Amino acid sequence: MREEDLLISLAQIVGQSGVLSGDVEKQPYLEDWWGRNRGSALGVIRPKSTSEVASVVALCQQHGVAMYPQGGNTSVCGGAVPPAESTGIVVNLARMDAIIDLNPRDNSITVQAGCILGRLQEAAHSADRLFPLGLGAEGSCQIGGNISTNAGGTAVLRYGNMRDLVLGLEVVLPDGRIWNGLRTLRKNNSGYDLKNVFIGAEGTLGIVTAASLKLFPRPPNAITALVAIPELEEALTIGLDLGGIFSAELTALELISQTEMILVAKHIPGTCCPIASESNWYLLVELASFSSCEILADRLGEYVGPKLSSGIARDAIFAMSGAQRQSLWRIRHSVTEANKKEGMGLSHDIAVPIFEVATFVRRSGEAIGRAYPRAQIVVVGHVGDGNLHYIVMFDHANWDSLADKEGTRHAVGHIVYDIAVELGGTFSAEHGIGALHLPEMQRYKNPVELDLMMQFKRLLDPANLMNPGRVLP
Ligand code: FAD
Ligand code: LAC
Ligand code: ZN
Repeated sequence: MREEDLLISLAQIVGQSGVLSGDVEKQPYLEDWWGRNRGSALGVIRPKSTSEVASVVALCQQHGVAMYPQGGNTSVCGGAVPPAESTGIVVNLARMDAIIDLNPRDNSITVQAGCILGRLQEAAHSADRLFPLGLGAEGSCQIGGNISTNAGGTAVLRYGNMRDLVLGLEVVLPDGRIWNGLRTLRKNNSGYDLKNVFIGAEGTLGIVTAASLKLFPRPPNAITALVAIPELEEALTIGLDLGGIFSAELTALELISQTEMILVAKHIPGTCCPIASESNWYLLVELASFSSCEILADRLGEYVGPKLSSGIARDAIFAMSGAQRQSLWRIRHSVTEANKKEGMGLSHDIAVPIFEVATFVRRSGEAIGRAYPRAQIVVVGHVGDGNLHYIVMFDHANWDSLADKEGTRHAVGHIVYDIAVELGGTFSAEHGIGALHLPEMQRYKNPVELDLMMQFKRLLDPANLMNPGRVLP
């Protein structure tokens, strides 16, 4: 089929307003959040319903056209934009953003895949419920993207990652059939649990069009604390203690290096580290509860007080009001923006067993220091899950002066990932594979696992038209 004819047929399905084919109108959908990956596509198709998605997919399948599902385009591993030179189509879900049903008595919500995460959180809040997934991109990422990347974020240690929050899915399969698995049951052992095949599949096995998700009773009170702790081992011990003392209340345990604090204050207007005393590490702690903030603060104070007087912790602030808490979270959620402004941050989304975090940081720091003495180490992450974003930062001048940028990226990755994997960890904890981590899939993934994944792919998408060139090497 000629390209013009394909665009006409697509417009017959989704309407002319659902087809973007001019260079200028396509551009925002072809470049990723970092500005590091740019692709091309015949068109960006914006369906309004599941049946439109199914017809688009069937048409593309019939004519051998590659499809690139796209949500909010906040992927940090080049997963959401097509490759350069592609003549496929982007299937963008933004116009499918309805909240289909919210049932507080069932603690469930059913939404179309294009619903923005922040909007879903607000809808749950208005019904006095909590949807716990939270991350820096929540104002623009979509539920379909969160499901397809099995997103993590800052509340995993209490509520699990996206996989743990999904009750049912609706998916358009690569052959154009619709699988309606939308249900809100908590128990259903009637055969294979198919939804889990699509969660974290990064759009390679089908297009998620709707989802039923868990809601939770919303703890009305929360406090957020920032604790400055010079030694990483001590910070980890404090984190572990807090997990025990506040087993029912701890909802976030985030680690921020001093280098990261400095970059946020430097690049994000209106932010500064609220603790004056210098410290190599900071723990951001959130406790949420049905008992009062004062009780939470007293209990936290009882634990932190002795740490301060012994000098293990250098300083601490407790934020009780909404505004104070927001300003602490603003620091945390601005890290990626700040790092982007600073230079070329080679970010490694590793996880290791929690007891190996300090060893990982020490060994990686030594190895990178030897190989790249001018690079700066910046660390931020969900330390309660053993997941760190370990960033090797080259400022602009330093990066521009490097002759072999791709080679440097890979060499740095090998150093960091080899150490994580040796310690029993992973090279991708929560961001996924996208196009960026295909070499790591080859290098680190167990061959049997890789083979099974390829078999799934061949079973569901034998013509390799659904997000080709992502996830599988
Ligand atoms: P996109 O980026 O559009 O797509 C991501 C992948 O999912 C692509 O492979 C795409 O093809 C596929 N996809 C999207 N929608 C569908 C669909 N409906 N059906 C099938 N496939 C689909 N991630 C975390 O896990 N934790 C964090 O804390 C976190 N913080 C972030 C902070 C910032 C500032 C930024 C920019 C990103 C962050 N991310 C984080 C990464 C990213 O936001 C998440 O991976 C998010 O889940 C992606 O959602 P999206 O809608 O933007 O998906
Ligand atoms: C974060 C993203 C980068 O945790 O995953 O800020
Ligand atoms: Zn993260």
